[in-house]
Amino acid sequence: MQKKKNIASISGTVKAKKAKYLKDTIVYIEHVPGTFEPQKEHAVIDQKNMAFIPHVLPLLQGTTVDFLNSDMVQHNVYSLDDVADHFNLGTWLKGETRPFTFNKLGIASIRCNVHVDMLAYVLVLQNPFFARVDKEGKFSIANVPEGKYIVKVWNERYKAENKQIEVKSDTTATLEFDLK
Ligand SMILES: [Cu+2]
Repeated sequence: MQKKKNIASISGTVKAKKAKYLKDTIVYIEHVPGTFEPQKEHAVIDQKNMAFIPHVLPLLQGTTVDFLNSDMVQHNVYSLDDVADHFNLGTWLKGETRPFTFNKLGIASIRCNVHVDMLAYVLVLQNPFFARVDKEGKFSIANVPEGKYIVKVWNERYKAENKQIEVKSDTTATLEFDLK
């Protein structure tokens, strides 16, 4: 007998007082049983026009990020957080990249010691079931295995209550979050 394809998903909306607060908001499942292979391709955080791009990068544990400098000036990359092993990758010129593999779960603040205003966040997650909200706060996470989960929201400034959810095969579970 052919195995039925699981098309369960989680979708919904994150709300905030002002739409601009929704920028770079990530919705993710805290824990899904099993282990998940990180992608072979490296993710990239660029340093361009004196900013880290993207400002917020969610990724699966074990993913390598190439830090690229695209500016005519020297940039540095360091973090004071355990999640990033307190790394300092050094300072380098345009066109060069230096890699770092994020093996610890959690959130790492990434900074440049040449330009104190530069800041990025890497969210190191246990599973690949996460999504970035769109301008209206809508999100969708596809192909979620059946199970009971805690779904969380991450935002740079605001917090939303965690939600418990039960995902069943071939259904879409709907969630709403309020950033406060
Ligand atoms: Cu810099």
